Amino acid sequence: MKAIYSLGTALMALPLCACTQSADEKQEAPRYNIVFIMTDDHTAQMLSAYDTRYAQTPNLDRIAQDGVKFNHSFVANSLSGPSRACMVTGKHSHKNGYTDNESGKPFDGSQPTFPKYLQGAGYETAIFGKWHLISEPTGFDTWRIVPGQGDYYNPTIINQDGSREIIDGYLTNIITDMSLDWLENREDKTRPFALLIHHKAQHRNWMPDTCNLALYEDMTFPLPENFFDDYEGREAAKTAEMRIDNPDHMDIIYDLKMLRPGETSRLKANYDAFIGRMNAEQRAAWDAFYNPIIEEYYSSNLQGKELAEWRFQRYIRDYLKTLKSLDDNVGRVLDYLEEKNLLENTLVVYTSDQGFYMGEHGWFDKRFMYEESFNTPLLMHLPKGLEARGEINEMVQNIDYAPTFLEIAGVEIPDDIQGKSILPLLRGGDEKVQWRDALYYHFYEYPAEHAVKRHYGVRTERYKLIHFYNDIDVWELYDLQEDPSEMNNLYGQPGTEEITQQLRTRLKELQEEYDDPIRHKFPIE
Ligand code: SGN
Ligand code: CA
Repeated sequence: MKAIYSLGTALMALPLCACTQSADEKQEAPRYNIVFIMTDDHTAQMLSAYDTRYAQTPNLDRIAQDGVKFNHSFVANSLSGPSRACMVTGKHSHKNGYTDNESGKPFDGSQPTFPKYLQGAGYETAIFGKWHLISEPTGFDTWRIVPGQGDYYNPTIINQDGSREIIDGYLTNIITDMSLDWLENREDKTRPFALLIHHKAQHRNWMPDTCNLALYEDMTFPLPENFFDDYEGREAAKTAEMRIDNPDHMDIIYDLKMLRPGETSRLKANYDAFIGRMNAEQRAAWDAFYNPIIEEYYSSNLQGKELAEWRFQRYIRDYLKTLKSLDDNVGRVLDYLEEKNLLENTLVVYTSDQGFYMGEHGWFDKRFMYEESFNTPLLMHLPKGLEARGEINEMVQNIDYAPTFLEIAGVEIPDDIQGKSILPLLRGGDEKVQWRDALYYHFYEYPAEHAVKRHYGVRTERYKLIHFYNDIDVWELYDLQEDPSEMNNLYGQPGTEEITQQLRTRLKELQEEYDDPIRHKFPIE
């Protein structure tokens, strides 16, 4: 009989599920290792397994080569801390209590999380990199994290004993070094492990490593078709503050690095703090690269659309240069796992805390339930025994990772976990898996930076219904098949009554199922 583990290492002799395996087969069921790589603000448009217009990410693409690529992978709340809280708990924000980054209320680390359940099942657990939940990590045998958002250059690292140290170098390399070091030096290598490698990259302000500064300068990237969006019919989009062409939103110094003597801007102090961390050698390489661009920028006096396009190109290039380090470092992890023959019994998961706008609707940043930021990349290398390959089109969400990891570890999935284990989709075979038909989303951080109004909504395979609330009361309806860029808000248009009512009913059901208290404030008929 397959062992089931619950929190506190209690071993129960109950069957996990009514499956068709024999008792002997169950006993042999492997307890796969888990390597869970997560990045920050890395969007599918910038990952060549999904989209080849901008990026080449051969190492990230490798993950899906012996595994799967999810085409419809989403988050529950498109913001870092909340997304991480959903991911470790398997629950929506209103249940795990961490609804936004800015209110300053720490994540309640005493609640059950997948690392704790895995520990209880005998796994050795570790996290390195960005945690971003204010309270210290719980459920990990080993952790080393960056404070808050972390720094790209010569970063401060918080050690498990509370001490802080500055480590020389570039953060994406350092997080990988710490992770590989842990893998190499684990004392008891017979224990299964769960390793979380959580990068700061690709977070704003996209500071590349000095060795990658010169890349992509001879390339010009295509503007998304809706770059010059006028937001007609979409009130909340109109007031959002995340336009690439607006210097109050995307900062000429902090974001675009155009610092010359005497020049100032709203976020110059942040930039000063970041480049102030560099050593003389790093700073010299940085200045040698950016100075000629700075000079050209100020002397060319670009205006209007030309200036907007220039800002877009600089944004994309810096993002790609930063991504190069990430892809290389993911390659290092895969090489290590391969070299140590760990790939056969390790599930490697790659995702981001949310997607991001790369000029769609004229934007950077995330937060909205529109596709680019609601979506998040999800690639998996599958260990022996999980035979699915290629593309998976079922709609999955970041609350699904926790139950998936639990099922893999032979832990019974507690009833209060709201996500669904993805494992049935990974097993392969011809049998059609019964899956969900709709996803629920809720974003809370407003008023706040980027001014994206609070909203919740439902997405089905074809449609999306969103309600923006708080200081606004606006509904939006999109037909994703006819209008994948979500430019045409159909809400209230003749002929949409029936689909609107169906979606409202589904939204109401989801709010009841997930027990979101917002439904008492805005009851849906
Ligand atoms: C910072 C950034 C924002 C970003 C949030 C949340 N500003 O506040 O642009 O939206 O983080 O990002 S910055 O001036 O500090 O760069 S998240 O991914 O951590 O949720
Ligand atoms: Ca993020």
